[in-house]
Amino acid sequence: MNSYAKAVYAKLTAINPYETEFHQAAKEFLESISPVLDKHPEFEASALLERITEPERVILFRVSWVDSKGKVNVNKGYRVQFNSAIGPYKGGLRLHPSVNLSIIKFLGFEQIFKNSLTGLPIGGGKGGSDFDPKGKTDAEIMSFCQAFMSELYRHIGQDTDVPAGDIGVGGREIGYLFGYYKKLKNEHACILTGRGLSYGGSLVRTEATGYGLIYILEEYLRTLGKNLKGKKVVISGSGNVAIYAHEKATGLGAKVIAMSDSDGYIYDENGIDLSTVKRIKEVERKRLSEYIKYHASAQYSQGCGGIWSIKCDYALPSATQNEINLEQAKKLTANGVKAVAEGANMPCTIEATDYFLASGVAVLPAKAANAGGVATSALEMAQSSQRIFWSFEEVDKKLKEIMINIFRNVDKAAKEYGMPGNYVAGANIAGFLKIAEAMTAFGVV
Ligand code: NDP
Ligand code: 2IT
Repeated sequence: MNSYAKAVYAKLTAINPYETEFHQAAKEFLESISPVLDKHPEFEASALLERITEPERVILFRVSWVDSKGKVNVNKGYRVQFNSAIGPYKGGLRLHPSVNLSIIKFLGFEQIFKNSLTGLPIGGGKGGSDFDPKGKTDAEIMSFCQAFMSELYRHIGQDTDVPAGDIGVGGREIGYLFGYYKKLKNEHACILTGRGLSYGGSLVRTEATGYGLIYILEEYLRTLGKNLKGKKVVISGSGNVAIYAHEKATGLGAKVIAMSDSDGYIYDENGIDLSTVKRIKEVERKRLSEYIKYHASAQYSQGCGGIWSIKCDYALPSATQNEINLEQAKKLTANGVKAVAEGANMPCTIEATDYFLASGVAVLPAKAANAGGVATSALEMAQSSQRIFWSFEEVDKKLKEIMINIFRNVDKAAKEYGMPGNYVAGANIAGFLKIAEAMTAFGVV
């Protein structure tokens, strides 16, 4: 690591103790951009890295809501407005009991560079709560979302900060959040993306992250003269990203042989039937273990980590952070995996990523590979501004072009800085350069 980057990392870990996920995201980034820092000593003089690793604003708030038994509950609410150099803060809201400041900061930090890679004018942010949506009634979800928005509305705006979905936040939650914002502010503006089609949403936003993940994998394979036909794919998770990655991969001739949720995984050598998964997860909101009731040839195993012991050509971790550790990376590699495309944010530990790269397994990193979701959010913002909406085909075509461009820029940056094929470094470098240029233009702010 470059000596300036090293000093920044040492300080960052000292002044932000216990934020292990944020440390991990910062470490990977600082390692990657070290060759750029060697070339640009002026970044140290303007304390660019100290500024880029410190959020512009962190909002922490109490969320009090009443459940269906009349009990008062209190959760923590977060919005980290990390960097607005190239556009309004943009990034999802996560509702999961594991949410804490470290997780929201790592997500917000990575979002800066991901959003930069899309080529669209969006800054980086992330938010959420330690609220657990599992087992809650619709009325409880609504009560929580309204309480959450009763504070968040002061801090967001179509030119300030535009949240969206992430783990635990889909169309239902966005509807409750948007409806309450509109009531409080008397304003129908694009202050959230992932909205329903009847009130300002964009076609393809639901599918965008999963489709985009496959578009970038397809583009990578195309450069090798290969494609997905007949290939075996393992996708972790069974939420928004995983479901639409399955849909697109299957459409291109791949066979998705395993999927998971946080309790366990399903495996079927004949392929996982997506309509059953959609019904269980999107409509019934049940556990994936239900799947084997409908498909006799499928097996269910408890524990989600076991999915990485299945032999496959391509692994698409699309559930959560650090879901592939070194042991699992070794297993996948020994079983002949050819590429890992990250649907989730930071799904591989640093040791796992390093092992893949050292073993010649391509890694399409989250900042590039799952950028299709936020890119389509930016297309939703563009359509809202002009008050005209595009067809499914138009949005899908733009999404595909964006993913192809991301791959080309990441590939080019990796080559330019002497690390051909290292898309992790390429994504960090290409994403960073644009932010650095904008921040430098502003002077010290
Ligand atoms: P969903 O809530 O729709 O689905 C999440 C899936 O991951 C579920 O199957 C869930 O299982 C599983 N999961 C969640 N937490 C854990 C955990 N701690 N351990 C094991 N499994 C877990 O979320 P998304 O599909 O939207 O998000 C998945 C990933 O993709 C996240 O990393 C998110 O940050 C990232 N992402 C999402 C984008 C989007 O547009 N939605 C865009 C870019 C990235 P269970 O049901 O049991 O909780
Ligand atoms: O991690 C992500 O990029 C998202 N959850 C989507 C963010 C967005 O604003 O669409």
